[in-house]
Amino acid sequence: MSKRKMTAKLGTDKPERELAAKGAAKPAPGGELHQSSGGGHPPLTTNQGVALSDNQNSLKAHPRGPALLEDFILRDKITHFDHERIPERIVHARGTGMHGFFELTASLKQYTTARILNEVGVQTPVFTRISTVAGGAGSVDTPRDVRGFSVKFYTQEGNWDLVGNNIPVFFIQDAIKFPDLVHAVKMEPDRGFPQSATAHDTFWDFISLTPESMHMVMWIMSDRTLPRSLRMIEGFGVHSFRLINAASESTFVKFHWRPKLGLQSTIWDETVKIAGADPDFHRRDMFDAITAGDFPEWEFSVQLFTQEQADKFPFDHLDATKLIPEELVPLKVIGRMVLNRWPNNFFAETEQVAFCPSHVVPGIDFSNDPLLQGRLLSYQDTQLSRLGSPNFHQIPVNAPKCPFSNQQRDGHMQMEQPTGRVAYEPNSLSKDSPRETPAHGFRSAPITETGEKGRIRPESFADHYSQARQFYLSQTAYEQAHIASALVFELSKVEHGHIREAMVGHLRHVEEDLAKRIAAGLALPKLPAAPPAAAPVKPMKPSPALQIIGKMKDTLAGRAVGILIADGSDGPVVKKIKKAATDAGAAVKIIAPKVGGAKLADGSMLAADGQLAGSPSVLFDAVAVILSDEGAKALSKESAAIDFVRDAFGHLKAIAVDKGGQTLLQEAGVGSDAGVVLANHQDAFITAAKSRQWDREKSVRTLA
Ligand code: HDE
Repeated sequence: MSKRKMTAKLGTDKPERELAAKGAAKPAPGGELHQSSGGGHPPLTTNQGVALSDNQNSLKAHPRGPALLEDFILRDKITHFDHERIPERIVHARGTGMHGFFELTASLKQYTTARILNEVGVQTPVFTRISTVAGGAGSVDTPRDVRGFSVKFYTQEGNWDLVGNNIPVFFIQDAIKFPDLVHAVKMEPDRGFPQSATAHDTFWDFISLTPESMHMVMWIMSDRTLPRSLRMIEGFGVHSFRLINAASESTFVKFHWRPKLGLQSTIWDETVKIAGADPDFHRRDMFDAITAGDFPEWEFSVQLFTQEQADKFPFDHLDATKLIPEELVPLKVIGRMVLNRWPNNFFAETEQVAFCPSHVVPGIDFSNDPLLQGRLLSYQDTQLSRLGSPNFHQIPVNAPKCPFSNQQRDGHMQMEQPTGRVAYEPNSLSKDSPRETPAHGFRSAPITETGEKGRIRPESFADHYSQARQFYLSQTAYEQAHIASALVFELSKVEHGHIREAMVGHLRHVEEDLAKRIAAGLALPKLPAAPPAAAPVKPMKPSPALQIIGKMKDTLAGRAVGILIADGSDGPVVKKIKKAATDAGAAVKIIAPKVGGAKLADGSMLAADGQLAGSPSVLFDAVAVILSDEGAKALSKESAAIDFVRDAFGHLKAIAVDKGGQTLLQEAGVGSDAGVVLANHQDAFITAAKSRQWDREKSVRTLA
């Protein structure tokens, strides 16, 4: 999109504003404003192309009389409006989509014929949608929830959809349990709440009766479900897939996305407050980054392994509740994805994009993972009811960018106009109808399948706790405390005592100490008995790659710093902090009691980017508080200012203060530690701002 068009979208188009200010909108005798076509403005028409003379008034028998049925203009507009909504996604309804490209950096030619994984340096367009799972389309961006991570690669050999999550494992092993899982997590059917939350009885009831979910439970109770930004999450294809090479040999593969900005999460209390301060926190963050030219980037990696290797794993890789530790099968980096263009229209693209795990290209095939097998049916089906037509592949965001043609015909909203009398294959009547391509067309891996038909869960899926334990033991002490506290928080919202107890029983298999912490946090009178385990818990080596803290990057790039000022603030100090943070890659915002800005000590005005009441410190990664004595005095009576510094401290952020800032901290009862630095020590502030002050946490809250 051109720069001019984008600024117009943002509502900052100058000529537009000037025209309006100059009275281009003319009031009619009834007082309503009318704007006429002309200049750059084309005529406003009906959907049949008829120009409207008046878009402010419906047709009436007389000025104060009843509306007339013949008003086709009113009916055209209202009828279309009445049908504006389509069914939202059953899950993953809330999402943010972006365009970009994928570029291969290392060829997998030895393993696959897929050109997208063979041709180094070729850029393939992508559309990526990142979503929450449980909430409706209008829910907030920051519940504790898994994030969907879907990428549609528009390859030269057709569309490939990699529809994954930001967590490498899943709750269940068999697709037949998915409707139960989703019904359990969604709003309880009799009361219609809670929206977008796992902290309620039906979810934990189902989980406590589904021990295979324990590994996923460890992940969702970790800070992985509280991402700081969608630009700071990992993505996983979750299931094993197959790659097929020119000799029809197949290799198993798991796909991984790693964010260039590193992993980062928020603190639970911060997350809850962000939900109120900015329900669109993640979508806005992505929009701001892309429109500012800070394009988020991910590394694309694969784990490749053979059937023989898989046979030796201490778990079954076809079980989606298991991951393959990187220490067992290392990641091989093969490409990168850059998201560099915001969609022109949210509905047309982000809402109508239709991902299907069954969309693969020649050289990529499915494994027998029973969860994946069920997904191969579900997505196509859900698009039919959501988008209303088997022609959803013709919607621009869904259409392949390579040529495609077949003999499928008609259906709702058919946009194509095939010519000729032939709509079947084989035929002898057409010289140019599409035919098979034996050499390069899609082929399934030639696998021999034997065994007994039946509804049988393999015994190799029976180990429910070993990897849950491995995940927990791989975390830093801070992260373990967050997992424990999240479990206490969630189970404290559960009304039924027997569900709380059942969960603690399961946790005894994961780690006895964890179970004890949760039992203490819930004030259970005694430790409940552990349920029988279907398979013994195996010892597994800790995998530090599963941490978040270990994967945070020592950087301010992509982060935000807020500087709180008021009348009388010291301009040069503000300027220095702003420069240091900007140079370190952060986006800096000036926050003042009034949006017009504040009068600095030298009498000049400094414009604000945000008003204090609407810009709490939860929106920033680090803050500076630069105040005159009078400013500090005035703000010490403002709850928004007190909360600003108290929360920044409570959320373990670095705080830079001058003398006035210190006064405000004292008034707010905020302590001092290595993360609270003097404003003239900019380097120290930047160093502290790159991380969270983990050691501070024990001084501000009791963790389980
Ligand atoms: Fe999905 N899932 N899912 N899912 N899923 C949908 O498809 C389903 C599963 C995932 O941004 C639906 O278009 C079944 C695992 C993402 O548009 C639906 C099962 C993983 C998205 C559906 C699963 C996912 C969806 C709802 C169990 C991670 C959002 C709307 C067998 C690997 C895609 C839609 C987007 C969406 C079914 C389990 C990821 C109903 C039956 C495991 C990222 O078809």
